[in-house]
Amino acid sequence: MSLLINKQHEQLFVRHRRNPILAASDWPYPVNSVFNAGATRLPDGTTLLLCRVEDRRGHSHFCVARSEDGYSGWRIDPQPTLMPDPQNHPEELWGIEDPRITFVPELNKYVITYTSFSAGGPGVSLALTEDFRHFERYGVVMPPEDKDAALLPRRIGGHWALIHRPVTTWERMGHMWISYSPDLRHWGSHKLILRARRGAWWDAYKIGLSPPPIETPEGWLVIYHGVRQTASGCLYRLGLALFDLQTPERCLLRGDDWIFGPEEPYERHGDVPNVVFPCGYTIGDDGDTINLYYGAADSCIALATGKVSALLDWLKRRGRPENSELR
Ligand code: BMA
Repeated sequence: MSLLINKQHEQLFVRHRRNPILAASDWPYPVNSVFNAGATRLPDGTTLLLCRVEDRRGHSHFCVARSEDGYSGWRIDPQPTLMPDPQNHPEELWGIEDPRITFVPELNKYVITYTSFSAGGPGVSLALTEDFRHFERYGVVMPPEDKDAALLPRRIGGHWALIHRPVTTWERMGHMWISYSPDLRHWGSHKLILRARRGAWWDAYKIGLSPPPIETPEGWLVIYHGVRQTASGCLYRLGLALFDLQTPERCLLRGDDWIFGPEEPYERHGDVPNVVFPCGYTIGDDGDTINLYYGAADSCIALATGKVSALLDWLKRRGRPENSELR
């Protein structure tokens, strides 16, 4: 299939030669699949992935994998790191999915936002940790149907800010929203920040934040996924947008083209074909190299590397101010 790809588009992300870097066959206990991992770099430089692991019931939990170089020599927790807790959190009855990690200097803690799944539908839950061993759950922060949430690492005008993706029964569309909170528990001042387009667009009808926003001097750089519905299922691809640093609900630029999509066999084939779904990234010592960790075909974890400066440069050349009237 990759032989048919036109390589003349700018390649903003290059796939790692050892892809996929993690799969079910690497796991120390029985699992079905390993995908959609949150990512962070620990103070000692270790890359930590909080992997979504699906068991043979179809329910997901999280398991930590650590690596010195971010692509090999993974040390995987011998047991699940964070299991759903339906006794105390009924919203987790069918599992916990798609974690995003934000290190928050003010708290000196990592804030994890994830999808909690139960009969009520998928909602957004939040938990805090210092060490990825003990977790303090705050429960549901955005009720169903809502997903694809990440916290900004610092307060904006005194309030915490969460980007998330509710789905409306009105038109069955999924747009990106931002909400604010004084305490990470009570959320309000909700604002729509990026709309799914319509019709033939690659990001028509449903979009969502992929990894947490990347703070740059020019704004919050957002990698988001667009879901194209086709006769043979959904196609998950990635695009770029830039938001104002002080007023993150203000979209400054949005690209028209997708920048990364399923091409390789491990992205094209799996439990859910044609999916690339990043939930985390790390930034290299040069402050510019970005390692993007993505779930491929809901079956394994892959890595693609790029430069934040090149993503910004592309957006400045190819993006335009968001004008939802024209879509
Ligand atoms: C989305 C999420 C992801 C998943 C993707 C493709 O809705 O639930 O966890 O990777 O669908 O199945």
